Amino acid sequence: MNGQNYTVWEKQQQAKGVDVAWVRERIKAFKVETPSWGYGDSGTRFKVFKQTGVPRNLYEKLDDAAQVHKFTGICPAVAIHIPWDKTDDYGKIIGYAAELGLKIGAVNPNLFQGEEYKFGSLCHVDAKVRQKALDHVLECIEIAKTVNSGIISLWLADGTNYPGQGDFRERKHYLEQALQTVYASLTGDMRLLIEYKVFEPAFYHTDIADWGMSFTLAGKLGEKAQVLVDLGHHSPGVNVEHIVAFLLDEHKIGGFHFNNRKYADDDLIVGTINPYELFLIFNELVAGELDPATAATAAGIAYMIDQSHCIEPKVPAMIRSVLNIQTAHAKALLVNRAALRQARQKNDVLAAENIVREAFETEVKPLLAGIREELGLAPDPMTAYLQSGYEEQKVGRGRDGQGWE
Ligand code: LRH
Ligand code: MN
Ligand code: MN
Repeated sequence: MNGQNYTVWEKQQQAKGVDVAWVRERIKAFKVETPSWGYGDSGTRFKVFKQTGVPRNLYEKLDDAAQVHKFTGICPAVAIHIPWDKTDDYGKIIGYAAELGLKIGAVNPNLFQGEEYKFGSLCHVDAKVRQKALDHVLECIEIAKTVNSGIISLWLADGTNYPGQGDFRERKHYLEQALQTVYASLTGDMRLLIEYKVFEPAFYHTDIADWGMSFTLAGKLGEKAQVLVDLGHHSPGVNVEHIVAFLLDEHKIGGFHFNNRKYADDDLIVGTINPYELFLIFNELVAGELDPATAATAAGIAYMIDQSHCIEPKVPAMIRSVLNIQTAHAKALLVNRAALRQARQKNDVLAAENIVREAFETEVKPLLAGIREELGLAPDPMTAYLQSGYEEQKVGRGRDGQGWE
């Protein structure tokens, strides 16, 4: 679409009642955080396919993340996972990140890889293991303070594989006790985001299995504790956009881990399997932003990617993810909210569905390309990145990657 065609598109949108200037402003304001672990080697239970040139340390992960930010313009923060990203000088890390135009985002404690966590961490039957897990989370809070991060994203692999193996309520009490200590250590406007997951690695029960459990735990702690929605962590068929709207209305949604699922926690590139679901989630978020009752909560949501790219090149995979998110967001901004409200009032089911779907079907590539050009970016970030030579240069690092091993 050339400039003239874009003008026609803009007129069409305006005729539909869309405030294009506002849409452009919202697109420019949107940011999404990328995960340090998305740049390193990862795999399945069966095999880690190692890639040449994967980052060997957090500095190199930041180098890769900076490329994603350079070409997309909307990824200035990088989440870290401890101990994967443990370093002896966090001051140096924030300095290095700043030189690249980045900052450190959410700090993720790792309570699933230590030998001692075989039977759980904060829910373990042994007080010594629980204490060790708690100390690790507290250490992560201190790291977050050092790197000026306001978010602790807490995911527990805790659960059991067989009926009878654990006492559900006792484990819940252990968890609640630990979380009280964690919560009391948060300072200023730090937040604790509690992630849930229906199953895996535990196959019979998971201690925080769904949003209701995260919500209950966060509710008991206070307003600095909120729920983190990872798109891959639900049972098939669950209406995630409804969960998002419900949590938003309760001021209890604090963040997202974007990825896509087909079967379970597949960690595929967000928007590749079910782009309509991603759009419908953004549709609820935009509605929440526009409602004064929920606007502040919506504004505080931390948008984060949580994916592992096992077979695909990692930086392009991350760029694709960011572009898919930006596209879904842009489309959600095009929903004619006034017309939708009217259709709902009249119980005009088909009109309401049509308004929402039409926004999803609208081509937003020229809109996004124009905005990028305005911001001094290449209109097509993926092509620009692939032509930049960074992928080839990266290979020069050799084969000594870090990751899930
Ligand atoms: C668990 C999870 C959690 C972890 C990450 C590596 O499945 O989504 O957020 O921290 O993957
Ligand atoms: Mn996650
Ligand atoms: Mn996951």
